[in-house]
Amino acid sequence: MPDDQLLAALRAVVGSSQVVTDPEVCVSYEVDWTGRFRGRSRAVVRPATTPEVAAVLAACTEHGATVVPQGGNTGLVGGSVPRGGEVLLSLRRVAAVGPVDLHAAQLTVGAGCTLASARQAARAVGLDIGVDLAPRESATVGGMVATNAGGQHVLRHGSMRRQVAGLEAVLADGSVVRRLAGLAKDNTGYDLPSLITGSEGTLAVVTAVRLQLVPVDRHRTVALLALAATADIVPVLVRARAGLTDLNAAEFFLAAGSRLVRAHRGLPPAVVDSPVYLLLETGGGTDSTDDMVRVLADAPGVLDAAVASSAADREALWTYREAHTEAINALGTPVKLDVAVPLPALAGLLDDLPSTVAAADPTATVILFGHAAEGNVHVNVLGARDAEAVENAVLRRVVADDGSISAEHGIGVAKTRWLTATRSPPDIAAMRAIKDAWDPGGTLNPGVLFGPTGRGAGPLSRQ
Ligand code: 2HG
Ligand code: ZN
Repeated sequence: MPDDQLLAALRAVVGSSQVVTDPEVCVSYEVDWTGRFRGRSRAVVRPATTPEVAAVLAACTEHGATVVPQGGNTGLVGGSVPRGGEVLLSLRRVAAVGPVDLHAAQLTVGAGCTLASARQAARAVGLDIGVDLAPRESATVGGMVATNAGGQHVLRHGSMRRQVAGLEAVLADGSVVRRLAGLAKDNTGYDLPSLITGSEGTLAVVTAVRLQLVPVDRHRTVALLALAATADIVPVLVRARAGLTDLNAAEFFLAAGSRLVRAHRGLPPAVVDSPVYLLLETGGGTDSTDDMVRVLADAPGVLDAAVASSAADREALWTYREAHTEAINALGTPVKLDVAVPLPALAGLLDDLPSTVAAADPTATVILFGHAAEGNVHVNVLGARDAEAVENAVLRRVVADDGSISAEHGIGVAKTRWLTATRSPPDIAAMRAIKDAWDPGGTLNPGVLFGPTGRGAGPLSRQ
C-alpha cells in the first residue's frame, strides 16, 4: 500500500503539521532513552484528542499499518520506539489535566499529561499521586499505566495499577472503551482497566486515566544508612517497617554505584564509605524524625546514618540513589536487567551477581541498585562484549530463585526471549488469545511482549 494514501488519511484526521515525516524531527521519537533501542518510523503522528486517536488507529488498521504508541519515551525495554516501519503514535498532546473529584479523591488526566503535571494538580488540592519515579518531568501518566510503572513508593502505595480508578483507551479498530466514572464498586464484567494496565501498548492505546489520589505527606524524613553487608538490608527493612508508620521507600545501592554517582555529580560522601547503602523515607502527617533516629539507633549492621527533614536535604540524599541511571548512561549504553527475587534470596543474589556476570563476560562491570522491599534489583552492565551471555547468566540465576525476569520495566522488546522462562505454555496461550481477540490484525506494538515470533520463545523454558 503506498505511503501517500495512509499519510493523506492521517493528515485528514490530525492536520498536516501533526503528521511528521522529516527524519530530523522523527529521530527524537525513534531512539529510546538509553540509546540501545531505535528504529525508523513511517511517520510520527500527534493527535490531541481521543476522537483523533480513534480515527488515527482506524486509518492505520484500514491501511494495514502497524502502530507504536509512545508517551514520554522514558521506558527502558524498547517498547515505545519503532522496530522499523511502524507509525509512531505520540500521545503527548493528549494532555488535559483535570477535573479533580474531591469527593472520591480522584483526578482525571489525558494520557500525555506528565507525572509532574499530574502531581502539581493533585497537590493543588492537598492530595498526591501514589507513584513517584526519577523521570517525573517527562514520563506520562498514559505510559506509566501502559507499563504499570513502579518506582520508589511501591512499598507504601503500590504500583500504577493500584492508582487506576478508571481509564479510557482506544482499541486497534478505533473503538473506545471507557470506565471513567470512578466508582469504588463496579463489578460489571471483566475489569478491562486492570487488563490494559501493564499491557505495554499491545492491547489498546490509553487516552485518559482517572487516578486515585493519596494523602499528601505533610512531613517527610529521609535517612541514608551505611550498612556493613548486603545481609543487613532485609533485617533493617523489616525493623523499619515494624517501627515506622508510613514508610514510603527503602532503596539500596552498593559501593560501585555510590562511587559512580559521586564522581558524576561531584558529590561529597554523605555517610562513611561502606559496601551497602540503604535509603529510607517516611511520610505521613506528623514529623517522624525522632522515630527514625530511635528505630535506627541500635539496628544491627548500621555503620553510619545521615537523616534529613528539610526538602533540600532530603533531595540531596535522594540524589545518591536517583542519579544512578544517568551516571551509568554517561559511561556508555548499558545492558539493563530489572529482576526481583523473594526477600530471603536478595542478599545472596547481590553477592553472586558480580561473579555471575564476570564469568559470562570478563570485560563487563556490573552496577546493582534497586527497591529493597520488593526484592527488585536493577542490574546495569557496562562494557559487555557479549550482552546475550550476560543476560542469560543473570536471568538463569534469577529464575532459579523463583524470581521475576522483569519486575517493573516490562517485557518490551528487550525481554521477549525470556517470557517462556517464567510463564508456562498455558499462561502464554491465554495472553496470546487475548491479544488475538483484541487486535486480530496485529496492529498494536508488534514485537513487544510476544517477540518476533509472536508466541514468545527463548533460551529458558518453564517446564
Ligand atoms: C529506577 O529505579 C528505575 O531508578 C531505573 O527503575 C532503573 O536504570 C535502571 O536500571
Ligand atoms: Zn526502579
